[in-house]
Amino acid sequence: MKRQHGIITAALATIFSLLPATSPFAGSQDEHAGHRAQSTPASESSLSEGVVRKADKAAGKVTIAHGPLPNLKMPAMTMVFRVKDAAWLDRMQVDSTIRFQAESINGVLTIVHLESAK
Ligand SMILES: [Cu+2]
Repeated sequence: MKRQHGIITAALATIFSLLPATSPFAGSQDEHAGHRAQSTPASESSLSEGVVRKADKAAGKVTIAHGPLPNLKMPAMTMVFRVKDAAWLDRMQVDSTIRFQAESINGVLTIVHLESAK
């Protein structure tokens, strides 16, 4: 059992060392406390809502009726986005509501973060 405990402890240490600074566990590392205020993790408020109108898997594109996109200074409209990961298109059923973040990558508006609305 001692040996097993040692392995688990080592595994936990590895996991904790891999945790991002935004993790609540990072608070126990006092030497990093001063940096926390500077990190701005993508919070839920940075996501925009939209309704999937059409998903084109072959083209890796999706048509979304989206709400305002503050980071792109874009009002609500219906438009086509590229998706960073084509596998996301499987999660984009027509008429479903999604929460996403879009960025302009080389001038192409691309969905870089996706979650289901519920
Ligand atoms: Cu738009």
